[in-house]
Amino acid sequence: MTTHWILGPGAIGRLLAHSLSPFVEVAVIGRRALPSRQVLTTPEGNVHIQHLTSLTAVQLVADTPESPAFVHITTKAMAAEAALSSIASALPPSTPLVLWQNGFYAQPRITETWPGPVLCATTTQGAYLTGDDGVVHAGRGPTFMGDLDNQHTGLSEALAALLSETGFTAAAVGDIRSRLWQKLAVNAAINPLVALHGLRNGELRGEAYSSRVVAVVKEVTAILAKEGVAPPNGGEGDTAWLALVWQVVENTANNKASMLQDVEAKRFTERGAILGPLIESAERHGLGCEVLKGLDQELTLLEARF
Ligand code: KPL
Repeated sequence: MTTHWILGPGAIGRLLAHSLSPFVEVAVIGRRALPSRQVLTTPEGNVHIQHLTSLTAVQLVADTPESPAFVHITTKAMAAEAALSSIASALPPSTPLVLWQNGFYAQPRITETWPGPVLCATTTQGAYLTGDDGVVHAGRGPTFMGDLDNQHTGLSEALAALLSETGFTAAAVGDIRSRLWQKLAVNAAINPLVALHGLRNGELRGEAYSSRVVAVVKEVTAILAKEGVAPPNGGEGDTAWLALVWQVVENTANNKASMLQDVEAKRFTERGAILGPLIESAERHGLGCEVLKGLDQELTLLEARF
């Protein structure tokens, strides 16, 4: 039986572990071990209990286990490289990695430095934790995967096929880079504003915030054009990007965005992985990005109080 290691026992990591576990051997790796009895609540409200192998990175490295077929890194974006370093000595350098992070920070860095295949996944599966032993699969959504240089299509297809068997709607794609930037664009327009002002996503439609969303999207549109990322749904310019953002706001109106959840829990946010690549790209292309820089600055000040 092949083995999949899941590094980072957050909501997506545990959803993956529950889904893969009937099909392949799974080990969930974190800074501390979780109870082996784990509960999954499905979007329909059904409860499934499974026993999952959970190890700390220290235990894993000391045990010198058999090499895994895949390592899924499901940590927050800014923690991915450190998490990989913590188990790298137990991994053959040819091990395929799958990066599940938001933004566009961990993906290019790890692709450049890891000698083996690095796949990137982007998902709109919704999940949240209810404690050390519980995860709720709140909503189903598609998952896309591929590698930044399109060198490992067969591997992406094999993994997408396995994930589809487990109940994910998964597909291998040749444009994962654009898809990651597209999700980043939506996250940049929604997450910082809702996190700073304590809003549900739908509240961005109100008079007080909608013009701020428009201002973010204007800057993001110019940056993505320079990055060669086409506007969504065959549309043009900021009209197309704005339409996508409002559609996501509508679809997730009652959500507390991930960045707001981080702020409420006094955790560092993913601003470095979402705003960071946009600001860096704007500077590289000589574009102004005062609105994005302002949001980044406000989040920096907020995080300094944690
Ligand atoms: O991806 C999200 C997030 O919360 O990070 C959105 C799309 C904004 C939904 O809440």
